[in-house]
Amino acid sequence: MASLQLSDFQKRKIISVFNTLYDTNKDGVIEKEDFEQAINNICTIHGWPKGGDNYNEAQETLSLIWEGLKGIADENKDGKVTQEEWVQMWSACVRDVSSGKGFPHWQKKYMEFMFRVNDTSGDNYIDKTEYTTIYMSFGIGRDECESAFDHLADGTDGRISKEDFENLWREYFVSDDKSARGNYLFGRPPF
Ligand SMILES: [Ca+2]
Ligand SMILES: [Ca+2]
Ligand SMILES: [Ca+2]
Repeated sequence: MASLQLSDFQKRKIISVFNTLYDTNKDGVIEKEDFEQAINNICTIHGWPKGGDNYNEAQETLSLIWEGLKGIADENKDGKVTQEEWVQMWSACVRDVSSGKGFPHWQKKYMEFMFRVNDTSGDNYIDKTEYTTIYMSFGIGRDECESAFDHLADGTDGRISKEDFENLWREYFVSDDKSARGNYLFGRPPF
C-alpha cells in the first residue's frame, strides 16, 4: 500500500484542478461558497434562469457533491477543504481507483455534471467550441483551451463522447503517464 504514493506529477495535476475548477473564488480553500459561485457561472453561460428546472437541478447536484466531498476530505470538520486535505483525499482515492474500486459516488456525480455542463447543445458530444466556452469561464485563455481540446480529441472525429470523457477523466486523476491525452482535461497540464 505504502508504495502507491502519488507521484509529483499526479500531485501537481490534483492541485491544479483544485485551483482551476473547485476553488471558484480563488481564496485557497474549497467551501460551500465556491459551489454557489460555480452554479451562478454555469447557469449564466447556459442562460438557465434562476429558480428554473436546470438551475435547481444544478444546485441540487452541486450541493450533493459538496456534501460528499466535505464528508470524505474535511478531516478537521471546519467546513473548508484545504489543499493538504484535498491531496490526502486524492491519495486514498487514486489508490482505490487503481485497485479497481472506482471513483467515490460524489466524484462520479461531478464527472457526469461536468459532461452535461460541457455539452451545451445536448447532443451527447463535447465539441471544441463548447469546451472552449466553458473553460474560458473558469479563467483559462482561449488559445490554451483550443490547444488542450486538440490533444483531448486526438484520434476522434473532433468531438468527445461520454465514454471518451470518462476515460479522459480517469486518466487525468489516476495516470502518471505524461503523454496521456487525459492530462489536458482542464487546460495545459502542469508538467
Ligand atoms: Ca474558495
Ligand atoms: Ca478542513
Ligand atoms: Ca454538444
